[in-house]
Amino acid sequence: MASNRKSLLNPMMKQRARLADTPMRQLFEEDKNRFKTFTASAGDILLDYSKNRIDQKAMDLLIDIARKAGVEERRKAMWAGQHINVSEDRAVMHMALRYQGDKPVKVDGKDVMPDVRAVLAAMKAFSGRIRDGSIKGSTGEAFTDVVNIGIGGSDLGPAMVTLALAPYTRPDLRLHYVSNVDGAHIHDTLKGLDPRRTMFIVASKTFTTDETMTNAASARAWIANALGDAAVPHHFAALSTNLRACADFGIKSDRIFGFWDWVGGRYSVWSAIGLPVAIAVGFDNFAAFLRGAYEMDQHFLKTRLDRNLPVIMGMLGVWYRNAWGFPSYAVLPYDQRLSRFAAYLQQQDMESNGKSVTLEGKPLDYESGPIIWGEPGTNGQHAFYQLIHQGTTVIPADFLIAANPHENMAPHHDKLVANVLAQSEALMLGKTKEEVVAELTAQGLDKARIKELTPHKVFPGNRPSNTLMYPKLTPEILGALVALYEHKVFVQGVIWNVDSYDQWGVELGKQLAKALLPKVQGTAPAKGNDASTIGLLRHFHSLRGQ
Ligand code: G6Q
Repeated sequence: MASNRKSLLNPMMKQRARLADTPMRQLFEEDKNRFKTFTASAGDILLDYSKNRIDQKAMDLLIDIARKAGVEERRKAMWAGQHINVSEDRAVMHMALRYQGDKPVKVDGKDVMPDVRAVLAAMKAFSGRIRDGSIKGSTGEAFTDVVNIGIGGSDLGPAMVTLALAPYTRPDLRLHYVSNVDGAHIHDTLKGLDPRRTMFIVASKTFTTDETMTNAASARAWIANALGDAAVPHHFAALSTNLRACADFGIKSDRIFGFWDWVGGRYSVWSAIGLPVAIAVGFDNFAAFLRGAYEMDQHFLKTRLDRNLPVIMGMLGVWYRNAWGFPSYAVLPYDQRLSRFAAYLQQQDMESNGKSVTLEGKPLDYESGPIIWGEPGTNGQHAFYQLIHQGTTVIPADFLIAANPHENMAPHHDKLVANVLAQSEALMLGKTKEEVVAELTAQGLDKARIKELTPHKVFPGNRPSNTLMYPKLTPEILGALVALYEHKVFVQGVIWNVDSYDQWGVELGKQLAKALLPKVQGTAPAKGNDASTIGLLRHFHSLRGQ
């Protein structure tokens, strides 16, 4: 018997069948108002979703599904501090971290805003003093380089944002991000740095993550070797919920910035985890980033579902995943500074909705989260776009573009804009056989050659995309964009009835790595594993011996 959710999603199949023979090209020809009908805004961000396989009837159904699945009730429950992260029994309150209102925001009966504001004030003071050079290293020199050591949610967010907001950074205060346990990462990062002018921020919610603790220990040794043990407290700060472990590491209490268990790792860039961003771009810009997210929260919380950007984007994703069976989704920012945006969204989306049981622990009888991937345009055009245009699978995509660049460098930005518009147009229109033949004939090719070439040059078209357009990639706009995707993921999690806020799927590998380490180090015999793992261990030891 189909689950309730499956029954709720099923009517999409009828709409799909109805629309399957009507390419978007035709929908645009038939409806001159299509752009007007299928665009919506949140503040300064415009979403054009007209280049999707939808008409009003299909959209009405998608919104109806969102309503029936309880998106509104669940949205309310999240903001009311209910423990919607059921498997970890936690509230999901990252919206409190950027809340700009004056009402109390309660989690388990306690107003969390005084603590949130206290940490923000401490971040403001600390980042300001690093930036003005009044906090110095052990030898009395100001810091020129700050290295954030963290992984996953304690790395991807601040690393992505620092890169995105590069126009707001200072050349004399450089931020670096070390995450991988691969020694190459910290080695290559520290290679050009001067310990006297280097500050480390150890970012770890739990302060137990093996990669981060291993990198932190190497960083500590690097400082101690160069400047002596006593220098360590001058060169380290920590971002964590585990205040005791930070103190045990030797970090001074006024350099420990806390957050709370109701902030999920991949939703934590708004918390103390954002400290490296505040150092890089200044606290006022970090505050603007929070404000932008707050504006998107208000849009999400208050706008009716059919005008609500996260709901529209979320439901279009459900449409392609569950009605059309498209397995992946591309995010294609036409902005070089958003080159880590897709990587960031991979975690946000795939760790949140890459689940195969319901909130109640029952197996899903429908698909959940898609594979998220992407790279900035125009680079992608010269690489994987071939498959997006002519491959056998359809990959819905989001294009992102700012109207104004930060640089005054004509003609770069106009070319960038021409390219992003061209791509969504090409994907939607395609190129028919007749058009190809006409083009080749006009080029003077003979009939035989035209026949030979035509199949290669036909574009199927009817390939869906959204375009997000905004005035400029400012801290406010970036905050709003990140929050938009967070809420999109939330909406989809409600539809799929999964726990978007746990991540048990990352545990098994961690457990096995721990058990394997002595076998790798040769302090335990290579036995008790499967034949492949034992074979690889033995081969590894034979190579090591050489
Ligand atoms: C995110 C995950 C995960 C986490 C890292 C780092 O939602 O929980 O990516 O952020 O495993 O964890 P710590 O911050 O505890 O080191």
